[in-house]
This record gives sequence, structure tokens and C-alpha cells, in this order.
Amino acid sequence: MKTAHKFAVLLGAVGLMCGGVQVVQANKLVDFDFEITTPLGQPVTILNGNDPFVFIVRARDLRDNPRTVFAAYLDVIYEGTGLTPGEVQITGPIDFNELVYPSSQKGTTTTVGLIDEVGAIDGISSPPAPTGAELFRVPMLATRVGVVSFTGNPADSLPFNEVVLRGGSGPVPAEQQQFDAINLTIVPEPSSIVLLGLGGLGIAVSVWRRKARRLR
Ligand SMILES: [Ca+2]
Ligand SMILES: [Ca+2]
Repeated sequence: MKTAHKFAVLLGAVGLMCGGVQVVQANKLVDFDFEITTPLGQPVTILNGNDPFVFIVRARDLRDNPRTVFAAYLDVIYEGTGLTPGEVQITGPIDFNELVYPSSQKGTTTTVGLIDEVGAIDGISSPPAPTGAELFRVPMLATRVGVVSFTGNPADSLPFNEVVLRGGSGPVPAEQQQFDAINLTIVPEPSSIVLLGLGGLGIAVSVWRRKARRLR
């Protein structure tokens, strides 16, 4: 196996271990879960430079009898290791989940590396989402080789952007909010990565176009 191929498989396996649904920590009431997909919706942890991708945030009510995160607001930090700030870009507007979160949509992306005070409030006719619901997504691009990390932290503009559970007794304090942390690896060589999740197991398969070309 070529070294580059081994490296890609290893990165895929690590990505699968780090991705997926988060483990719920004790005493947490709200979970903000992150995912990266291709524009067609395929979950990915590795892409080539200049491949577009989509960053998605989901909000989940962690109570024993979950309903919905009624008001869901947070900050998202995205930064690159080996990438300068301008090499990781947001390429379009914040796209909210209109079905579940049609009200009080907010968020600014003017500061590179920060999606600030982003979130929305659910609607009277929003369907219940006991297993969580997508809050928003943003189209993005990384132009160079490196690792892009995504982390979250509580919104700061209070009381306007408090996190509130439907039927809850008041705002959810910052220490009871849980935030995902994920990485996207940008590799230099043209490659096509297919990631398959099979139950609790994942298989990472990378197909290198260079290899394919050699076989023709
Ligand atoms: Ca903050
Ligand atoms: Ca903020």
C-alpha cells in the first residue's frame, strides 16, 4: 500500500471515530452537533483543496423527555492548521432550516474564523424534534492543504440570544450547553473519498485517481 494511501485510510478512520453523534456529558441540557458534508450531502472528513463543502449544525434537547430546543444560538469558531485565515472561507449566506427554525434567524459571518451569534427560534407549527433538528448550514471552501477545525461556544448577546428549551423553566446556562468539535482535513492530491458507516463500524475507502490512471 502506498504511503499516501495508508495516510488517507488512517485519516478517514480517525475522522469516523471523531465524527457522528456526540457522547452526552453529565448535566448537559442542550447539544450542538456539527457535521461536514459535500454539497450533495455525503459526510466527509477529508477533501481536496478547492473542493466546496457544507458545515451543518444541529440542536438537540437532552432532557429525559426531549421536545425541541426552542431558542438555539451559539458561536462557531473555524480555523485552519497550516492555513491562513483567508484560506478557509464561507462562500454563501447562512441557510436556516425553515421547517423547524423559521423565526428570529440571526448570525454574522463578517469576521473570518467566526460565525457569530448564529441561531433561530422554532415556530408554533414546527414539528417536534426529540432526536434533534438541523439549525443551519453554510457553504464553505478551503483552498490549501491543512486541517480545518470547528468548535463552538455559547452565544454572548444576552438575553437576546439565550438558549431555551420548549417547555423549559428558563434559559439554559452556558455550562449546560454542549458543543461538538470536528476537523476537516484538506489533502493535496486529487482523490475521491467514500466514507461508509455500517452500524457502529465504519469503513474508510479512498480511491486515488492517480492509481486509477496507472491501471488504465
Ligand atoms: Ca461566545
Ligand atoms: Ca459571540
